[in-house]
Amino acid sequence: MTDLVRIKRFVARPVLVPMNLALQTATGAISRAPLVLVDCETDQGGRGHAYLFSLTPAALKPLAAMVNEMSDMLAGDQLVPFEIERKLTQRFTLLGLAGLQRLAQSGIDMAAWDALARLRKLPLAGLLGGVPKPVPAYNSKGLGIMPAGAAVEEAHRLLAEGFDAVKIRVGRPDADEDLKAVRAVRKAVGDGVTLMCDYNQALTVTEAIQRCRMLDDEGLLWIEEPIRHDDYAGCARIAAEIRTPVQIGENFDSAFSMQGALAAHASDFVMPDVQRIGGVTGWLRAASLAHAAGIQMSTHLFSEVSAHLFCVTPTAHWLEYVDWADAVLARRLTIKDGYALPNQEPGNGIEWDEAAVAKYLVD
Ligand code: SMN
Ligand code: MG
Repeated sequence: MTDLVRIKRFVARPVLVPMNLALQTATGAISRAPLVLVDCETDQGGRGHAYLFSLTPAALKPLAAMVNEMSDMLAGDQLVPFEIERKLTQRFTLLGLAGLQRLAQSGIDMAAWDALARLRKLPLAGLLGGVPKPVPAYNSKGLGIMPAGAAVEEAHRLLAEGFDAVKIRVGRPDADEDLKAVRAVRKAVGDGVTLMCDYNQALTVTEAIQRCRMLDDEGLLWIEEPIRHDDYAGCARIAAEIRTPVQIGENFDSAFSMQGALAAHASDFVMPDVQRIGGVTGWLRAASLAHAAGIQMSTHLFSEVSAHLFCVTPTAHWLEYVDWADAVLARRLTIKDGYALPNQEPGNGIEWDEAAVAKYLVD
């Protein structure tokens, strides 16, 4: 009976793991993944797992510390994600429910849902009232800012892993170089492959209108984050001026932010990030908003948990696949013919390879 399950504690462990492919975006390079592994321990022996991605190694230890502080607040409480959320929201309202606080709370939430799923012997999608099923995925691991020739090679390599969709990072200093890279990749992979591109907030509104127009005839499924993520009015201007759909959302720090973006008609699509939107609990709210607004919703990183969430997302669009946690996972998310296959076994599919965790642990 889950209503009798109590939280013993949450344990956070910072690791810095190697990535198979480094990623150069318009706003920085990532070559190792700083992850905080979160375990939920209960009085019934079951454990839940989740990981967070601190984006910079500088935030690794503070993020782990924040999770551990939250653990002290929750020890002895019932394992009920909505009540955990209520308590943490109340405790942190004065600090602000964003940034590291938000990431830590989302990690607690994901690990709590996973513990519940395992205790009830259901895959996470099943616990949420859905069924694990194949979800369309694009390979987002690489294709950073690089010369056109290298981008073509990397695109082939990423597609050969079982995908028919990839995302190209743009925002090179010279707009023509972006166009060259996008055209070279399109020509090399053919029209049957879905291509997205991502500016990682590199442009001003005026630049974005000019530069997105340059890419408007390249058959891109979306243009992601052309400008500062929270300038919803600016995003709306761009979306109105170009034909390619605008995509934003990885920086929404709650369903409320997403509500603001939807109200401003900031984008054609949305792609919340499960560690910022508020974990599984926050995702469910965002999915309802996207459904009500009639907007297709994609995921951001965290492919394992997100694949389950997609099974209960009415307007599910594209799952972003990255393998950045693979170095510490006992098994990887299965990809087949352009789809990610969420696990059928209890939980969210995350199990640690403890030997690898010991190797990459940051003290
Ligand atoms: C991205 C976000 C965070 C880290 C690396 C790359 C990128 C994406 O914006 O959407 O994949
Ligand atoms: Mg992005």
